[in-house]
Amino acid sequence: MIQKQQHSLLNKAEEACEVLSKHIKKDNVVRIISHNDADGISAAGVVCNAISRQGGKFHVTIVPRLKDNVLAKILREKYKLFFFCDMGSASLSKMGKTRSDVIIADHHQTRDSEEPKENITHVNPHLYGLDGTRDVSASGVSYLTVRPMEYRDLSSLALVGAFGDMQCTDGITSINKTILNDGVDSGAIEVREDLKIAYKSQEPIYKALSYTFNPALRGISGDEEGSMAFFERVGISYGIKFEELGNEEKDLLKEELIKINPKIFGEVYSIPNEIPELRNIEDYSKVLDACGKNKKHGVGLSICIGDRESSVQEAETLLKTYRENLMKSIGWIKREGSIGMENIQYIYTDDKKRKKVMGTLASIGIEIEILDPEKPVLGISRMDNIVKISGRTSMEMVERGVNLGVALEAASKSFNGNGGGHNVAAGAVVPYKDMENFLNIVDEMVGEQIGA
Ligand SMILES: [Mn+2]
Repeated sequence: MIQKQQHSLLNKAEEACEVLSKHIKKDNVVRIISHNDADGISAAGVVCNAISRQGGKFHVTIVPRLKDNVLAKILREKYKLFFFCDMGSASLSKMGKTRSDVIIADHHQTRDSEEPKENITHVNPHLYGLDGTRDVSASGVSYLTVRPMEYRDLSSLALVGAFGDMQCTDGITSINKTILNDGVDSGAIEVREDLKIAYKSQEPIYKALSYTFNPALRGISGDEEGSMAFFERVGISYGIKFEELGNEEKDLLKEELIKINPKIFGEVYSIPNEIPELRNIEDYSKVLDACGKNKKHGVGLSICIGDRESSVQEAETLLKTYRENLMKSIGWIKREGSIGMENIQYIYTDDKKRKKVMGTLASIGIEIEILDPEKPVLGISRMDNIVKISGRTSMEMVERGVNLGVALEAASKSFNGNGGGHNVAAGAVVPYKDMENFLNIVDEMVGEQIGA
């Protein structure tokens, strides 16, 4: 069954590739619009790389959301081909205004069931019964649309996006697996069993371990002192980098960490030809994520299309600042906790720095269990007279019926807001004055979803 679904998606992607090739041959500049997170930036990166290798030209804009007025403005531009990555599926009917060709490489839930107009090629796993939260991300869908060009090495960048969207936490399956196989077969990706410690080659081991959230290590993740105490307890040196540990210490560390969370040892994916900062695919996704969160999309995109000098340095600085900010904010959650409602909980801030990590804080909070994993979390940031909401929940809650994408979309509509996303992670923007009513509606809807 999966085979057949994959086949249908690949066919659609091939159709999109034909459209893209046609425009490259005509020397038309491809107008790319993508999302500002790691997945969106790598999606744009995959497409840009393919286009330039084909001798084509592109013009990219990275946006936080595809607002109606932004879309309308873009579609008025005089391009012959618009290529939307990581967005567009929810705006299908509004795309009808342009006579230019449109490719949509998205993995978000689709709204319209009707066939789009002929000039629109819509590539989305949901159309074929595949799951856009686990099976493939936008960078993956974008990779599929250029796959017939046979640049198999771009599969690594496609997986960077999947990691960015947290699709590879419990192993790589379905379409992502197909992409991984392309990478392994072509030598672009290496898979080995190892400790899944973040920034292992860059930071002293105790810091690296405290920055490791995937998997979460209780008492260590988000807690530098807790991490230090762990190393002292097991008697392993910790001021040095992982690589500098002796083999015996490495073995002991593995043994002790597995006791805390067995998921810490498992398949690690790397790009053998990359520089150390980007070699681990998950670390690479964090570099792009830091660029996105700091509105330095150009830096992220430059890295994707090959800059290994100044852009990487700039991104590393951003990442470091981001990590420090995140650690401080975790301390804040530990002190303050969340505000509980019947079926959901929320955290609220108007602090400038904290606003940057609210979404991550919501997911990490559940994972390291400083927030109740049984209640979906809304991270709320106030921006003048609106609030930005990032909703996160666990896969267990999704299995029990929670769909945050549906809840946030419906609830935000009641207040002329905007919202949507995936079942496990979604976002919304509503007027500040309506925040309380909005929260009540989401609380109620989640209650209905789980049959409470
Ligand atoms: Mn995405």
